Amino acid sequence: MPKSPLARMLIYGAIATAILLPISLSIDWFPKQASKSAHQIDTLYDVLLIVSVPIFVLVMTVAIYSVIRFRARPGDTGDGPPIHGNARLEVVWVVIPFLLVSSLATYAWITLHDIEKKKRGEMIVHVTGQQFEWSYRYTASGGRTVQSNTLYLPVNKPVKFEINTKDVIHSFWIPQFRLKSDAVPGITTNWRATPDRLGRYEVVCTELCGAGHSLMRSTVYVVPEQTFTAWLNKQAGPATGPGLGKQLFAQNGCSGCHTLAAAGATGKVGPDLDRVVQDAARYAKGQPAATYIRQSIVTPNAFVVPGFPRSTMPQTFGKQLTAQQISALVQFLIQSGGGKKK
Ligand SMILES: [Cu+2]
Repeated sequence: MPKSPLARMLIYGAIATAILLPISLSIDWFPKQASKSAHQIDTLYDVLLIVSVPIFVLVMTVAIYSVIRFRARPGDTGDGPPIHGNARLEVVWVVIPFLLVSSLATYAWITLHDIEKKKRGEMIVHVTGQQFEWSYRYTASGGRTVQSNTLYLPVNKPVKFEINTKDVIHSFWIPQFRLKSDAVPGITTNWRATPDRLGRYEVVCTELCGAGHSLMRSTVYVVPEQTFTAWLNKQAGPATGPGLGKQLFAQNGCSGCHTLAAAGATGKVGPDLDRVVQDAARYAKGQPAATYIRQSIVTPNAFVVPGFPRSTMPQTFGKQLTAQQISALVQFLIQSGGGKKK
């Protein structure tokens, strides 16, 4: 052991660092890593720890040694001779910290830049915060919009969250992804991540936003891509054709007035649609059934089946529904409105 107490303290400090640093690096301080950026961020954290702990030990050793060694003793007067003019020492203690801090800052900047840059084929999820829940909006194939209170994400697919709020400031955080951003009224913020681990994680609001703040938590499911696509398409409903027609039939209240077995409808105000194809053959001589049905939806008063009142069918469907939706409805009615004989 060297005689100098400073040298001894440095040796003890080095030994303590050599033992404790690996231990602290091997402990899992953080939640599971579930995105690519989580790995990058944790590595950055480890590098900062490895660089700063020895420096911390060195500085604290010299400080503690100086406090003890140069403490005031009985009979001491004044501060001792001043130290001035050691240019070499001053250059060393400015240049070394400057190089250390700027290289760590550069590394951190590169990591952040890499996490934030636009990824190829990224999917956009709109996130909306409101007191006290999160909701998510996706665009499915064909431009259909899907709204959900649970976040589903396909594994290994880059995603960009575009974040808004309906009321106060919230903060959208997924601890396992290591990323968050405030949701600020009037602007759209964002962050990007690529989930890389299947599982169920927590979405947390991490900005005090009112009385229910602590309950503003929901779940994110990271699932295989096929599962995600199936979920999204199910939420979106059928894109075209009779499937969409059936959905529109239910959504537009058609069942209130018409009977149609395929839609479980038993209304008696308007004509029985289980025989709409026969009606078309009877009343619209020579025209295809589709033309008759389309006209009955878009301009119902152009022809009213005898025995039913005029102007009872809303005259506005031609404006409310898109051409694609009307075609889907017509297809559905042709497919299901001719099968049952009465
Ligand atoms: Cu909140």
